[in-house]
Amino acid sequence: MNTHNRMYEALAEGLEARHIDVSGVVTALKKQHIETPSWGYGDSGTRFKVFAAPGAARNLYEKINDAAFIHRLTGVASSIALHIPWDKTDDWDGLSAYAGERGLRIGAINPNLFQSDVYKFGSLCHTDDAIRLQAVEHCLECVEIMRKTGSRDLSLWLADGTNYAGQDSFRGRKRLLEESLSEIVAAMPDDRRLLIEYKFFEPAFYHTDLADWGMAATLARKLGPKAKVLVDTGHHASGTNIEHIVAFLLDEGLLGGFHFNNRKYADDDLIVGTSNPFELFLIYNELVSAELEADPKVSGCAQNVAYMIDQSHNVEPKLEAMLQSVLNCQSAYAKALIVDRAALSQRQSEHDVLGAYRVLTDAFETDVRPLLAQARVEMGLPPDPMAAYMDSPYPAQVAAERGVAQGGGGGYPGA
Ligand code: RM4
Ligand code: MN
Ligand code: MN
Repeated sequence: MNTHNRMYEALAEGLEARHIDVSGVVTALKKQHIETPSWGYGDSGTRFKVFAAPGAARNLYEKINDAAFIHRLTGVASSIALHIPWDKTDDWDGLSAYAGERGLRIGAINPNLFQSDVYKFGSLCHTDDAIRLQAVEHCLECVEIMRKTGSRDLSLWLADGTNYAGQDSFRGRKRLLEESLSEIVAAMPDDRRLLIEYKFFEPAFYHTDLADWGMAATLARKLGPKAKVLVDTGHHASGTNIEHIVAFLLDEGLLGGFHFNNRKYADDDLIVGTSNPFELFLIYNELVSAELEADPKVSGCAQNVAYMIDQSHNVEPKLEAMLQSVLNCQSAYAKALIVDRAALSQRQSEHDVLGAYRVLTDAFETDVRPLLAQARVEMGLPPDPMAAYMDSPYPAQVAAERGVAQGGGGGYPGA
């Protein structure tokens, strides 16, 4: 028996004593899915400076190669989200085939409603009919791209908002938004989804038109079953209880997906689970618990959640950062899977406040690496993807091939 086997056997024995179905946990780990974003592989920066990274992907095909590399190491990152027009091509069939040959499929399509000059005062909420129409048409173009690439989700984040009190009418803009979104949803086939992503600040700082989960949920309800809410973990005020929002949306059958990242101060887009691993575990805990729920509205909703990363790695090596992100999601999910749920409800019904808390921390403090290694070995993958990354020639190869981009700017031209 090798070291990995010994560690796995020892952990399995301990977990079985805690009434955990260990082979069921390993099966669930093999089915986990995390989507990586095309924009996480290219150069990016803060509004102050873009530091060009050696080997950063320069085009869509290189982004797909990089996403395929992360998938080869982890086995759970089989799709890549695209951002339009950043990732636009005139050969969608060729692109889907290129991805398919590398074991990848095209995931969510993200429209871009924040980088055209005409959107200065809004896009889907703009009071000028022609500009609103341009924004709707861009989303319809994205729906068409979904058809061509076989993508299920249109993942829409709206940058619209105002900077000063009185600048525009909240209710007027809300009605325009409802109108625009209904047109988009009407154009989507029944098996496609609109994911509505909320954010309470930035680039507008007085109000944003989709500020929080309640607004997104209200609109999703009005728009019908194709529309769901997307929770970006970086889009909440400090101290917000995100796992509670997740549970609430799951219970309403309204949670559609995640944009995972780590925030400390603003929309930091740092590596998910780095400074807040307990929060990430608690989010996954709600998802696992909903998956087990008898009510099919709740379990069905949990089973269809799209797990996506939305991050920009500005100073850390891009591939290593993306790999670390996937590993952190795997670890949080594994810990959520080993929560003793019977014990948890028992403690809750007894109002055993700290006993219930300790059921969670028993799982959270468990070293789940042997479980993950077991799942990976059963999938024919390296048991330690980070060690495999360190041994792989790929990062050095792409750095040599692609070099370092020249002249990365920032948001202050000419500075
Ligand atoms: C936004 C939001 C969107 C992402 C853009 C780049 O803050 O998170 O999902 O597409 O950033
Ligand atoms: Mn996002
Ligand atoms: Mn964001």
